Amino acid sequence: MKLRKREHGAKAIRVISLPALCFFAMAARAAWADGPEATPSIFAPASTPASNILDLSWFVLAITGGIFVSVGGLLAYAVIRYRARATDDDSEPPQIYGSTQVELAWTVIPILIVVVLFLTTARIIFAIQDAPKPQVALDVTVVGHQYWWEFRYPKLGIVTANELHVPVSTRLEPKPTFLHLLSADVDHSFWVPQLAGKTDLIPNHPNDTWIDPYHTGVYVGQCAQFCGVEHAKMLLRVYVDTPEEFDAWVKQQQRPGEQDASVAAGRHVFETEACTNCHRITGTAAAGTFGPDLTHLASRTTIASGAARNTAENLHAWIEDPDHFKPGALMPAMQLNEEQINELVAYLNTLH
Ligand code: HEC
Ligand SMILES: [Cu+2]
Repeated sequence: MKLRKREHGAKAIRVISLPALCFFAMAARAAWADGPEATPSIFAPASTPASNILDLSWFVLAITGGIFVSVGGLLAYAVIRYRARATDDDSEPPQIYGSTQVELAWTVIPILIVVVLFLTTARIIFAIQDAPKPQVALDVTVVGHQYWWEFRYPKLGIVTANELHVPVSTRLEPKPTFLHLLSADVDHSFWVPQLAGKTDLIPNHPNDTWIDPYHTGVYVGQCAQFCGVEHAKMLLRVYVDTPEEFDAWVKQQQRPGEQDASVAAGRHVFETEACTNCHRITGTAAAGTFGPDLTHLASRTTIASGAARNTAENLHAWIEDPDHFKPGALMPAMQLNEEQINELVAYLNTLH
Protein backbone atom coordinates (compact mmCIF):
# COMPACT_ATOMS: atom_id res chain seq x y z
CA MET A 1 0.00 0.00 0.00
CA LYS A 2 2.75 2.41 0.97
CA LEU A 3 4.69 1.65 -2.23
CA ARG A 4 1.75 2.48 -4.46
CA LYS A 5 1.35 5.86 -2.87
CA ARG A 6 4.98 6.67 -3.51
CA GLU A 7 4.46 5.84 -7.18
CA HIS A 8 1.86 8.58 -7.37
CA GLY A 9 4.42 11.11 -6.28
CA ALA A 10 6.90 9.97 -8.93
CA LYS A 11 4.21 10.22 -11.61
CA ALA A 12 3.43 13.81 -10.66
CA ILE A 13 7.09 14.71 -11.16
CA ARG A 14 7.20 12.97 -14.56
CA VAL A 15 4.10 14.87 -15.73
CA ILE A 16 5.74 18.16 -14.81
CA SER A 17 9.11 17.42 -16.38
CA LEU A 18 7.64 16.61 -19.82
CA PRO A 19 6.59 20.19 -20.71
CA ALA A 20 9.84 21.44 -19.22
CA LEU A 21 11.76 19.12 -21.56
CA CYS A 22 9.77 20.36 -24.59
CA PHE A 23 10.53 23.91 -23.51
CA PHE A 24 14.28 23.30 -23.43
CA ALA A 25 14.22 21.36 -26.69
CA MET A 26 12.58 24.35 -28.39
CA ALA A 27 15.00 26.79 -26.80
CA ALA A 28 17.93 24.71 -28.06
CA ARG A 29 16.41 24.66 -31.55
CA ALA A 30 16.10 28.43 -31.62
CA ALA A 31 19.75 28.84 -30.72
CA TRP A 32 21.04 27.47 -34.02
CA ALA A 33 18.19 28.48 -36.28
CA ASP A 34 19.22 30.82 -39.10
CA GLY A 35 17.96 31.25 -42.67
CA PRO A 36 15.15 29.41 -44.44
CA GLU A 37 13.91 26.02 -43.27
CA ALA A 38 12.17 23.22 -45.15
CA THR A 39 9.66 22.96 -42.35
CA PRO A 40 8.85 26.51 -41.41
CA SER A 41 9.41 27.22 -37.76
CA ILE A 42 8.31 30.27 -35.81
CA PHE A 43 11.49 29.72 -33.79
CA ALA A 44 13.65 30.68 -36.77
CA PRO A 45 12.39 34.15 -37.72
CA ALA A 46 13.98 35.87 -40.72
CA SER A 47 12.05 39.12 -40.79
CA THR A 48 11.23 41.86 -38.26
CA PRO A 49 7.52 41.09 -37.70
CA ALA A 50 8.29 37.40 -37.17
CA SER A 51 11.14 38.10 -34.74
CA ASN A 52 9.01 40.61 -32.80
CA ILE A 53 6.37 37.92 -32.45
CA LEU A 54 8.97 35.37 -31.33
CA ASP A 55 10.32 37.78 -28.68
CA LEU A 56 6.79 38.25 -27.41
CA SER A 57 6.23 34.47 -27.41
CA TRP A 58 9.32 33.92 -25.25
CA PHE A 59 8.14 36.62 -22.85
CA VAL A 60 4.67 35.04 -22.59
CA LEU A 61 6.22 31.59 -22.28
CA ALA A 62 8.55 32.79 -19.51
CA ILE A 63 5.68 34.24 -17.48
CA THR A 64 3.29 31.33 -18.05
CA GLY A 65 6.20 28.90 -17.55
CA GLY A 66 6.97 30.58 -14.22
CA ILE A 67 3.32 30.21 -13.17
CA PHE A 68 3.31 26.60 -14.30
CA VAL A 69 6.49 25.72 -12.43
CA SER A 70 5.44 27.42 -9.18
CA VAL A 71 1.88 26.05 -9.18
CA GLY A 72 3.07 22.61 -10.31
CA GLY A 73 5.90 22.68 -7.75
CA LEU A 74 3.59 23.60 -4.86
CA LEU A 75 1.11 20.98 -5.98
CA ALA A 76 3.77 18.28 -6.20
CA TYR A 77 5.12 19.32 -2.81
CA ALA A 78 1.65 19.10 -1.25
CA VAL A 79 0.87 15.77 -2.90
CA ILE A 80 4.09 14.18 -1.64
CA ARG A 81 4.53 15.91 1.69
CA TYR A 82 0.94 15.47 2.82
CA ARG A 83 0.16 12.08 1.30
CA ALA A 84 -1.92 9.63 3.39
CA ARG A 85 0.19 7.57 5.77
CA ALA A 86 -0.57 4.34 7.62
CA THR A 87 -0.01 6.16 10.93
CA ASP A 88 -2.64 8.86 10.10
CA ASP A 89 -5.72 9.03 12.27
CA ASP A 90 -8.89 9.70 10.27
CA SER A 91 -9.63 13.13 11.75
CA GLU A 92 -10.10 16.16 9.43
CA PRO A 93 -7.31 18.74 9.19
CA PRO A 94 -8.03 22.28 10.51
CA GLN A 95 -10.54 24.07 8.19
CA ILE A 96 -9.58 27.69 7.34
CA TYR A 97 -11.92 30.11 5.58
CA GLY A 98 -11.87 33.74 4.52
CA SER A 99 -8.37 35.15 4.73
CA THR A 100 -8.62 38.64 3.17
CA GLN A 101 -4.88 38.82 2.43
CA VAL A 102 -4.79 35.49 0.60
CA GLU A 103 -7.95 36.22 -1.37
CA LEU A 104 -6.63 39.64 -2.38
CA ALA A 105 -3.27 38.21 -3.40
CA TRP A 106 -4.69 35.56 -5.70
CA THR A 107 -7.11 38.02 -7.30
CA VAL A 108 -4.79 40.97 -7.79
CA ILE A 109 -1.65 39.12 -8.93
CA PRO A 110 -3.39 37.27 -11.82
CA ILE A 111 -5.08 40.51 -12.90
CA LEU A 112 -1.71 42.26 -13.01
CA ILE A 113 -0.20 39.38 -15.00
CA VAL A 114 -3.06 39.49 -17.53
CA VAL A 115 -2.73 43.27 -17.87
CA VAL A 116 1.01 42.97 -18.52
CA LEU A 117 0.47 40.23 -21.13
CA PHE A 118 -2.31 42.24 -22.77
CA LEU A 119 -0.31 45.45 -22.97
CA THR A 120 2.88 43.84 -24.32
CA THR A 121 0.85 41.96 -26.95
CA ALA A 122 -1.04 45.10 -27.98
CA ARG A 123 2.26 46.97 -28.23
CA ILE A 124 3.72 44.43 -30.67
CA ILE A 125 0.52 44.30 -32.75
CA PHE A 126 0.50 48.09 -33.14
CA ALA A 127 4.25 48.31 -33.74
CA ILE A 128 3.86 45.93 -36.71
CA GLN A 129 0.59 47.42 -37.95
CA ASP A 130 1.69 51.05 -37.77
CA ALA A 131 5.25 50.63 -39.04
CA PRO A 132 5.94 53.56 -41.38
CA LYS A 133 6.35 52.59 -45.02
CA PRO A 134 9.72 53.78 -46.34
CA GLN A 135 10.04 55.27 -49.83
CA VAL A 136 12.09 52.31 -51.04
CA ALA A 137 9.45 49.75 -50.04
CA LEU A 138 8.26 47.28 -52.66
CA ASP A 139 4.46 47.11 -53.06
CA VAL A 140 2.74 43.82 -53.76
CA THR A 141 -0.99 43.17 -53.89
CA VAL A 142 -1.85 39.64 -52.79
CA VAL A 143 -5.20 38.24 -53.89
CA GLY A 144 -6.43 35.04 -52.28
CA HIS A 145 -8.37 32.71 -54.58
CA GLN A 146 -9.83 29.29 -53.91
CA TYR A 147 -7.03 27.64 -53.81
CA TRP A 148 -4.16 29.73 -55.10
CA TRP A 149 -2.40 33.06 -54.61
CA GLU A 150 -2.22 35.90 -57.08
CA PHE A 151 0.68 38.36 -56.68
CA ARG A 152 0.51 41.72 -58.44
CA TYR A 153 3.33 44.24 -58.48
CA PRO A 154 1.37 47.36 -59.49
CA LYS A 155 4.40 49.64 -59.95
CA LEU A 156 6.33 47.03 -61.93
CA GLY A 157 3.45 45.80 -64.11
CA ILE A 158 3.92 42.16 -63.05
CA VAL A 159 1.25 39.56 -62.32
CA THR A 160 2.25 36.11 -61.12
CA ALA A 161 0.97 33.31 -58.92
CA ASN A 162 1.89 31.25 -55.87
CA GLU A 163 5.58 32.14 -55.80
CA LEU A 164 6.32 35.60 -54.46
CA HIS A 165 9.70 37.12 -55.29
CA VAL A 166 11.02 39.88 -53.04
CA PRO A 167 14.45 41.45 -52.57
CA VAL A 168 16.45 40.77 -49.43
CA SER A 169 16.31 43.59 -46.88
CA THR A 170 19.53 44.21 -45.01
CA ARG A 171 20.29 46.60 -42.19
CA LEU A 172 22.47 48.72 -44.47
CA GLU A 173 20.05 48.60 -47.38
CA PRO A 174 16.54 48.09 -46.02
CA LYS A 175 14.04 47.10 -48.68
CA PRO A 176 10.86 45.89 -46.99
CA THR A 177 7.93 44.54 -48.99
CA PHE A 178 4.49 45.88 -48.11
CA LEU A 179 1.66 43.49 -48.87
CA HIS A 180 -1.86 44.65 -49.61
CA LEU A 181 -4.16 41.69 -48.98
CA LEU A 182 -7.42 41.13 -50.91
CA SER A 183 -9.69 38.19 -51.58
CA ALA A 184 -11.53 37.20 -54.75
CA ASP A 185 -13.94 34.89 -52.96
CA VAL A 186 -13.81 33.72 -49.33
CA ASP A 187 -11.56 34.31 -46.31
CA HIS A 188 -7.95 33.22 -46.67
CA SER A 189 -4.96 33.91 -44.47
CA PHE A 190 -1.43 34.76 -45.54
CA TRP A 191 1.06 32.96 -43.34
CA VAL A 192 4.78 32.51 -43.88
CA PRO A 193 5.85 31.62 -40.32
CA GLN A 194 9.47 32.73 -40.66
CA LEU A 195 8.50 36.13 -42.11
CA ALA A 196 5.38 37.44 -40.35
CA GLY A 197 2.30 36.51 -38.38
CA LYS A 198 -0.93 35.49 -40.07
CA THR A 199 -2.99 38.19 -41.74
CA ASP A 200 -6.39 37.39 -43.20
CA LEU A 201 -7.49 38.17 -46.76
CA ILE A 202 -11.11 39.16 -46.33
CA PRO A 203 -13.52 39.93 -49.20
CA ASN A 204 -14.24 43.68 -49.34
CA HIS A 205 -11.96 44.40 -46.40
CA PRO A 206 -8.38 45.08 -47.51
CA ASN A 207 -5.68 44.28 -44.97
CA ASP A 208 -2.01 45.16 -44.95
CA THR A 209 1.14 43.56 -43.63
CA TRP A 210 4.84 43.72 -44.42
CA ILE A 211 8.00 41.62 -44.41
CA ASP A 212 11.69 42.52 -44.51
CA PRO A 213 13.50 39.19 -44.91
CA TYR A 214 17.17 39.42 -43.96
CA HIS A 215 18.43 36.18 -45.50
CA THR A 216 18.05 35.03 -49.11
CA GLY A 217 16.36 31.70 -49.82
CA VAL A 218 12.91 30.16 -50.14
CA TYR A 219 10.44 30.54 -47.30
CA VAL A 220 7.37 28.35 -47.39
CA GLY A 221 3.95 29.26 -46.13
CA GLN A 222 0.37 28.19 -46.24
CA CYS A 223 -3.15 29.58 -46.30
CA ALA A 224 -4.05 29.55 -42.62
CA GLN A 225 -7.79 30.04 -42.84
CA PHE A 226 -10.08 27.22 -43.92
CA CYS A 227 -11.32 28.32 -47.36
CA GLY A 228 -12.79 25.19 -48.92
CA VAL A 229 -11.99 21.58 -49.80
CA GLU A 230 -8.48 22.22 -51.16
CA HIS A 231 -7.47 24.66 -48.42
CA ALA A 232 -4.69 22.32 -47.26
CA LYS A 233 -3.06 22.53 -50.70
CA MET A 234 -3.04 26.29 -50.85
CA LEU A 235 0.69 26.59 -50.18
CA LEU A 236 2.89 29.51 -51.03
CA ARG A 237 6.58 30.21 -51.47
CA VAL A 238 8.46 33.41 -50.91
CA TYR A 239 11.73 33.68 -52.84
CA VAL A 240 14.03 36.16 -51.16
CA ASP A 241 16.47 37.23 -53.87
CA THR A 242 19.66 39.26 -53.87
CA PRO A 243 19.06 42.71 -55.44
CA GLU A 244 20.65 41.51 -58.72
CA GLU A 245 18.58 38.32 -58.83
CA PHE A 246 15.46 40.30 -58.10
CA ASP A 247 16.15 42.83 -60.88
CA ALA A 248 16.76 39.98 -63.33
CA TRP A 249 13.52 38.32 -62.25
CA VAL A 250 11.60 41.59 -62.70
CA LYS A 251 13.00 42.06 -66.23
CA GLN A 252 12.07 38.51 -67.15
CA GLN A 253 8.51 38.82 -65.76
CA GLN A 254 7.97 42.11 -67.61
CA ARG A 255 8.55 40.46 -70.98
CA PRO A 256 5.41 39.41 -72.93
CA GLY A 257 4.72 35.69 -73.36
CA GLU A 258 7.31 33.73 -75.34
CA GLN A 259 6.44 33.21 -79.04
CA ASP A 260 8.21 30.04 -80.04
CA ALA A 261 7.21 28.88 -83.55
CA SER A 262 8.15 25.26 -82.77
CA VAL A 263 5.24 24.99 -80.30
CA ALA A 264 2.62 26.81 -82.40
CA ALA A 265 0.40 23.71 -82.28
CA GLY A 266 0.20 23.84 -78.49
CA ARG A 267 -0.44 27.53 -78.54
CA HIS A 268 -3.26 26.94 -81.00
CA VAL A 269 -4.85 24.37 -78.66
CA PHE A 270 -4.53 26.82 -75.79
CA GLU A 271 -6.11 29.66 -77.75
CA THR A 272 -8.99 27.63 -79.12
CA GLU A 273 -9.94 25.80 -75.93
CA ALA A 274 -11.66 27.32 -72.89
CA CYS A 275 -8.24 27.84 -71.25
CA THR A 276 -8.40 31.45 -72.45
CA ASN A 277 -11.50 32.14 -70.35
CA CYS A 278 -9.62 31.53 -67.14
CA HIS A 279 -5.95 32.17 -67.87
CA ARG A 280 -3.94 35.06 -69.20
CA ILE A 281 -0.84 34.84 -71.37
CA THR A 282 0.31 38.27 -72.55
CA GLY A 283 0.92 38.40 -76.28
CA THR A 284 -1.98 36.00 -76.95
CA ALA A 285 -5.76 36.43 -76.97
CA ALA A 286 -5.95 34.74 -73.53
CA ALA A 287 -6.96 37.31 -70.93
CA GLY A 288 -8.85 35.30 -68.29
CA THR A 289 -8.34 36.20 -64.64
CA PHE A 290 -10.15 33.36 -62.87
CA GLY A 291 -7.02 31.18 -62.82
CA PRO A 292 -3.28 31.95 -62.46
CA ASP A 293 -1.50 34.08 -65.05
CA LEU A 294 0.50 31.63 -67.18
CA THR A 295 2.67 34.15 -69.08
CA HIS A 296 5.79 32.97 -67.23
CA LEU A 297 4.57 29.61 -65.97
CA ALA A 298 7.86 27.88 -66.82
CA SER A 299 9.74 30.22 -64.47
CA ARG A 300 7.88 28.78 -61.48
CA THR A 301 9.12 25.79 -59.49
CA THR A 302 5.69 24.46 -58.60
CA ILE A 303 2.20 24.36 -60.05
CA ALA A 304 -1.22 24.47 -58.45
CA SER A 305 -0.10 26.46 -55.40
CA GLY A 306 2.70 24.13 -54.44
CA ALA A 307 0.63 20.96 -54.89
CA ALA A 308 3.14 19.59 -57.44
CA ARG A 309 6.56 20.34 -58.91
CA ASN A 310 6.50 22.09 -62.27
CA THR A 311 7.60 19.18 -64.50
CA ALA A 312 6.31 18.07 -67.89
CA GLU A 313 4.75 14.92 -66.39
CA ASN A 314 2.99 16.86 -63.67
CA LEU A 315 1.71 19.47 -66.14
CA HIS A 316 0.40 16.64 -68.28
CA ALA A 317 -1.36 15.03 -65.32
CA TRP A 318 -2.70 18.40 -64.20
CA ILE A 319 -4.24 19.34 -67.57
CA GLU A 320 -5.62 15.85 -68.03
CA ASP A 321 -7.35 16.00 -64.67
CA PRO A 322 -6.56 18.64 -62.02
CA ASP A 323 -8.25 16.41 -59.43
CA HIS A 324 -5.20 14.15 -59.77
CA PHE A 325 -3.29 16.56 -57.47
CA LYS A 326 -6.07 18.65 -56.00
CA PRO A 327 -9.50 17.01 -55.81
CA GLY A 328 -11.97 19.90 -55.82
CA ALA A 329 -9.65 22.39 -57.57
CA LEU A 330 -11.65 24.94 -59.55
CA MET A 331 -10.16 24.04 -62.93
CA PRO A 332 -12.18 21.51 -64.93
CA ALA A 333 -10.73 18.44 -66.65
CA MET A 334 -10.96 19.60 -70.24
CA GLN A 335 -11.39 16.17 -71.90
CA LEU A 336 -8.51 16.79 -74.31
CA ASN A 337 -6.85 13.94 -76.20
CA GLU A 338 -3.30 12.79 -75.59
CA GLU A 339 -1.90 14.67 -78.59
CA GLN A 340 -3.51 17.96 -77.58
CA ILE A 341 -2.19 17.62 -74.02
CA ASN A 342 1.34 16.88 -75.23
CA GLU A 343 1.24 19.91 -77.51
CA LEU A 344 -0.05 22.07 -74.70
CA VAL A 345 2.66 20.90 -72.29
CA ALA A 346 5.36 21.57 -74.91
CA TYR A 347 3.95 25.08 -75.34
CA LEU A 348 3.62 25.81 -71.60
CA ASN A 349 7.21 24.66 -71.07
CA THR A 350 8.47 27.46 -73.33
CA LEU A 351 6.81 30.17 -71.21
CA HIS A 352 9.87 31.31 -69.32
C1 HEC B 1 -12.87 27.31 -65.44
C2 HEC B 1 -11.59 27.98 -65.45
C3 HEC B 1 -10.38 27.25 -65.98
C4 HEC B 1 -10.20 26.69 -67.23
C5 HEC B 1 -11.20 26.59 -68.37
C6 HEC B 1 -8.83 26.24 -67.25
N1 HEC B 1 -8.22 26.50 -66.06
FE1 HEC B 1 -6.29 26.13 -65.61
N2 HEC B 1 -6.60 26.74 -63.73
C7 HEC B 1 -7.78 27.26 -63.24
C8 HEC B 1 -7.65 27.49 -61.84
C9 HEC B 1 -8.72 28.04 -60.90
C10 HEC B 1 -6.34 27.10 -61.48
C11 HEC B 1 -5.70 27.12 -60.08
C12 HEC B 1 -6.04 25.83 -59.43
C13 HEC B 1 -5.44 25.67 -58.04
O1 HEC B 1 -4.21 25.84 -57.90
O2 HEC B 1 -6.19 25.35 -57.13
C14 HEC B 1 -5.71 26.65 -62.71
C15 HEC B 1 -4.39 26.23 -62.78
C16 HEC B 1 -3.75 25.93 -63.97
C17 HEC B 1 -2.34 25.66 -64.08
C18 HEC B 1 -1.32 25.75 -62.94
C19 HEC B 1 -0.85 27.18 -62.86
C20 HEC B 1 0.00 27.52 -61.69
O3 HEC B 1 0.78 28.46 -61.79
O4 HEC B 1 -0.10 26.87 -60.67
C21 HEC B 1 -2.10 25.38 -65.38
C22 HEC B 1 -0.75 25.05 -66.02
C23 HEC B 1 -3.34 25.46 -66.08
N3 HEC B 1 -4.33 25.80 -65.18
C24 HEC B 1 -3.50 25.23 -67.43
C25 HEC B 1 -4.72 25.22 -68.09
C26 HEC B 1 -4.92 24.84 -69.45
C27 HEC B 1 -3.81 24.40 -70.39
C28 HEC B 1 -6.25 24.94 -69.72
C29 HEC B 1 -6.98 24.60 -70.99
C30 HEC B 1 -6.80 23.25 -71.45
C31 HEC B 1 -6.88 25.39 -68.49
N4 HEC B 1 -5.95 25.56 -67.53
C32 HEC B 1 -8.24 25.65 -68.35
C33 HEC B 1 -8.92 27.51 -63.97
C34 HEC B 1 -9.14 27.09 -65.27
CU1 LIG C 1 -7.20 29.79 -48.63
